[in-house]
Amino acid sequence: MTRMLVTGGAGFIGANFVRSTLASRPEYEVTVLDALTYAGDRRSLDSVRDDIRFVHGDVCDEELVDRLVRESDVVVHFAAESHVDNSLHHADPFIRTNILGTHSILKAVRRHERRLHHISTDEVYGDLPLDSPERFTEETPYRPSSPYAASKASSDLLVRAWARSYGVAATLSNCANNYGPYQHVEKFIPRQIAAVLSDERPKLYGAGLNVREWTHVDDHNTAVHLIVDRGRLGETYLIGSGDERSNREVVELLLRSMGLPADAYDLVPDRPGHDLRYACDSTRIRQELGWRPVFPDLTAGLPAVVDWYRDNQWWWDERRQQSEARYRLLGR
Ligand code: NAD
Ligand code: TDX
Repeated sequence: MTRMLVTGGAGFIGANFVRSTLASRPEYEVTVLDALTYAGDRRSLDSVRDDIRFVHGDVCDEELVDRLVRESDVVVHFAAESHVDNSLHHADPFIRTNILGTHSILKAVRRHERRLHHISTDEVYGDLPLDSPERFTEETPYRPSSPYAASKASSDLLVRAWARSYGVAATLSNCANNYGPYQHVEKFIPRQIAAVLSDERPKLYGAGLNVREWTHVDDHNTAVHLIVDRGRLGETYLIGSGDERSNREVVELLLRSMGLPADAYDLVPDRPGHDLRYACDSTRIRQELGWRPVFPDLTAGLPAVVDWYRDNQWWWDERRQQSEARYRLLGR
């Protein structure tokens, strides 16, 4: 029996991770620690409600974290404030949860000598020119643009320092943009799907030319399992499908697949400091751990995700009203 603590397990990637862990690893005993912020949703764990222990609490609560870490063998740390636009508007919760929350986890795993896997993002590396073959590698210097990216960069550096100086048994992964079911409708792909399903038009920032590398959430989580099982301690692994697309291409693909003209979208004011392009060189995880995405191409993964949002309006309707109210304040 392996006792696994999953922080942020009621969020998008964490909930998908918990469900896939329980489906593939009956020998795992899973505890979820989640503060249920606006981004967390217990209903994302409905199908495994009776198979997990759910603790409603904060990663910054050091006493609670200490106890839960002591009762676990391995910690997978997803909990974070995760939306760039929110961080540009109000950075405080990002500093608190992403930096101090990670510090709280690090203190506990150090004290109890537990294995930690820290989940991070390719945004810590800044951005790349639009038309270049360049990709981020595990050695690329950190150059975060947004408060979100800077807070995740800080958390990564803390984990690296704790691994090196205190011998904490930690690994890190920095993944490209995820898409999949149960993603909050504030994020790009679900926002546009939900707009179309609500008879509204998708909204592209700026000219829609910014490029992201779209990776299915299940492929991300398979990679996390490989790293937890066989990753080299102290190491960082980049994860990305290799499928780079401009935001405009993604919206056009979505509109066509939903039976609408490809140009039925609006351009809205750009995000300040908007990173141009992210692209990960994921050679290390492919060669060392044999990771291969099941969805190497967005066109393979997107139709089922569109269907999921079509069939689960009950899950996103109310949250959409809240997030669109926030976007109206930002003029986007
Ligand atoms: P999300 O916003 O959907 O979920 C975050 C979860 O963390 C929520 O359930 C929330 O309630 C919880 N949480 C927030 N503050 C907390 C606190 N103080 N204590 C306990 N729980 C708290 O985010 P996501 O998209 O699932 O991202 C998960 C992780 O993956 C994050 O660390 C993010 O940086 C990273 N990541 C995300 C992507 C992406 O494309 N979404 C890509 C790469 C890396
Ligand atoms: O309505 C929109 N229109 C639009 O053009 C929204 C919400 C976004 N965009 C653009 C901004 C980005 O270029 O789409 C792209 C993707 O936007 P987000 O979904 O906000 O993602 P991004 O800023 O790239 O960050 C994401 O990937 C890395 C996640 O939110 C982070 O948590 C993760 O670390």
